[in-house]
Amino acid sequence: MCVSGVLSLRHFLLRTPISIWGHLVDYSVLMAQANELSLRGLGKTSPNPIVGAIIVDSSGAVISQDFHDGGLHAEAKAISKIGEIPKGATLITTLEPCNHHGKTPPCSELIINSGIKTVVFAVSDQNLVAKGGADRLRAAHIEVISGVLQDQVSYSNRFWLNKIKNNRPYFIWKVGMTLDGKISAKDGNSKWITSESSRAQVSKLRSQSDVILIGTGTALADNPSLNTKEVNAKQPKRLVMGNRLIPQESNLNDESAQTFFLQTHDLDVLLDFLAKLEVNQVLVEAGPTLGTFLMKSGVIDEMHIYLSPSLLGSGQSFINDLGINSLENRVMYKVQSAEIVDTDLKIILVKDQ
Ligand code: AOF
Ligand code: ZN
Repeated sequence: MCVSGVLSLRHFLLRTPISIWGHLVDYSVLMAQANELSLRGLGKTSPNPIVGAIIVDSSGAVISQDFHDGGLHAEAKAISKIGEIPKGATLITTLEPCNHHGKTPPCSELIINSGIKTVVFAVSDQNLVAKGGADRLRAAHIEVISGVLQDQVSYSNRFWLNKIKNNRPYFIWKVGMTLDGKISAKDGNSKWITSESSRAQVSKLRSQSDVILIGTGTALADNPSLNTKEVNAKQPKRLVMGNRLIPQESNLNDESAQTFFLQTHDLDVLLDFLAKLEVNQVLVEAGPTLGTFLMKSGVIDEMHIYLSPSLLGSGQSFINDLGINSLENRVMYKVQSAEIVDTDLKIILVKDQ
């Protein structure tokens, strides 16, 4: 079969509504809902993945749904919400149900005992200790459908998936800058280059982050709190890297969130420290010194650029010399999305592997 034939067959299998007891259920729509649900766990589940789970009855009506927030697994929460699972029910979950006794018993076992007839999932569990749930379900004569909206759900879970693959957290560098890449004017003023709506988005991103990383330069220049203003949100941990001392009275020493000071310029020391914190993702809000260092080290997996339609011509650039002399050696990113936010342009860039 030719490549396009394979693609169209895959498209057919993943997109075509499937008949259950004579009713049509489009699993991609339900999976998109489970994916949305899973995103509510962002920033709360490390070292675990984000997971959303929906249970539908034999007519396709949603009878339960929940997401993982660091406690019970999503499937277990969704199952425990309904007393008795009706005959012919289907579980739609973003991640393959686990197969291990960890903090909780295996979800595969729970699903088998619940009487659920069909399990639909998007992404296979890559975690060596937990994988194998699909095989166990099939062995128990449960119908298992995998790969539904796999790309979309993998993107949502890219922090956890990348951590398993690369053995380090996923780094997002967020920068607000002018059209000519400046983050502050010649007089040192950096407040406020981007719009209030852009800053509100960053506040939300902080609430979905595990750790905010800055250098001592930014800590001393801006005295930031790095808090999120989202209501009822968990404050991310704060990590300051570099050798300079930060005054005791600085906002980073307030009680609002845990702060760690890492007196090093060594990437391995940073990665070891992050491994101990067991985080999946790091939001870098650093200036050019630390940002350039991380970029040169090759760990910036994604950038969130808030571009203000303004020019300074002089002032501080967001990045320093990367030691690249030719176009073929430039660091490439791929545009994941571009969106107008109030008066700014927000561009999300992911590493072009
Ligand atoms: C979750 N939430 O909803 C699902 C997970 O440490 P444990 O016992 O909670 O197990 C974590 C592993 O379980 C995790 O890495 C993943 O492989 C699997 N599934 N984990 O935290 C969930 N379904
Ligand atoms: Zn589980």
